[in-house]
Amino acid sequence: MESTRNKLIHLLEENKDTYISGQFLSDKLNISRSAIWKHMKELQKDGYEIEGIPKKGYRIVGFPDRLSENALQWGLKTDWLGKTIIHKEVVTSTQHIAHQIAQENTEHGTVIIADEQTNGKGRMNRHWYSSRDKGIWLSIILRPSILPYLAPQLTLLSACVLADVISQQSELIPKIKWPNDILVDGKKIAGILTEMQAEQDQIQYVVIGIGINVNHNHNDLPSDIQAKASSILMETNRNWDIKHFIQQILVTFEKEYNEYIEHGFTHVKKKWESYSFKIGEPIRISTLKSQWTAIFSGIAEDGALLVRNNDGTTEKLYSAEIDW
Ligand code: BT5
Repeated sequence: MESTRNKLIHLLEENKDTYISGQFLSDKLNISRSAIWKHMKELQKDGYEIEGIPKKGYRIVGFPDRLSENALQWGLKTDWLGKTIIHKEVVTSTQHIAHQIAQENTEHGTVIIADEQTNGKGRMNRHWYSSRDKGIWLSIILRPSILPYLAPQLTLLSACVLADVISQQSELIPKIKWPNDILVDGKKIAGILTEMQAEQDQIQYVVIGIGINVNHNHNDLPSDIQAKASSILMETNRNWDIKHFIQQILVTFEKEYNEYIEHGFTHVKKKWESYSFKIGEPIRISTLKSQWTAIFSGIAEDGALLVRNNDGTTEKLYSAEIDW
């Protein structure tokens, strides 16, 4: 059940353009006016900016800088994505929490966000460094009505969303390295991990994990990735508002996802290829079985990597590492 404090924040939020009287709030929340006053003092202590004017009432004029469910929802212009946001200070991995709650019928579009992950996950059990307050570490639970074999398309869609938001907000020129790395000037600043629970022909849920290095300085990155990783701050020499960035990601994600569900993958494929590295050029490919060089010819309709081998044959790859 929603707490009185959260109900109060929502009422203030819904009426942010006007003053609302203590009496109105007291009637709505079924608590005394002095209890309302005490709640307001607590909220102010926590960084909420609330104006209280005698005979007019209360008005919220600002949320704290820290991430919180309410702060993230404040002004979030989405219809369904992030209607439920779960924010935690420290977690092992937001993917882990997403899987736990997705089993319990959590609604499509639920978002889990953490300030820090102690055991962030990359693909194939690799580690994802997620230092406190420096980046965006979030997971989105989706229940798409698509066939399970098409789920990799959602990774490519997510990569396009990150590339769009990073370029719009920071004016950097991001590139996508198949399938899920976002690079700026050849260094990785973001990654995506897509995991799903499905039966043969039906997806139960998909969890899209998004990690972006935002306000890291060089020394905030562990030494083993310093040479190949970067952050938005390092590339732009300025600090970024993480909350605003998250909101932009959610708004853009919802728009792209709606378009994808309605019209299919064509538009995503085109956009992805426009951000992609090295189309038409030689790449080194490693799979569990072998390593070879081939020409990167683009992506297939189901999101697979298409390469042209030396013997002229075209091959479709679903799981591989590429390099050059
Ligand atoms: C990825 O894996 O790029 C997927 C990363 C997904 C992270 C998000 S954060 C929210 C959600 N919760 C999670 O627990 N995970 C998701 P992969 O392509 O396997 O890349 C992993 C490799 O990237 C590592 O082996 C390192 O070499 C490098 N790496 C690790 N942390 C990094 C960081 N913060 N920035 C850049 N590179 C990093």
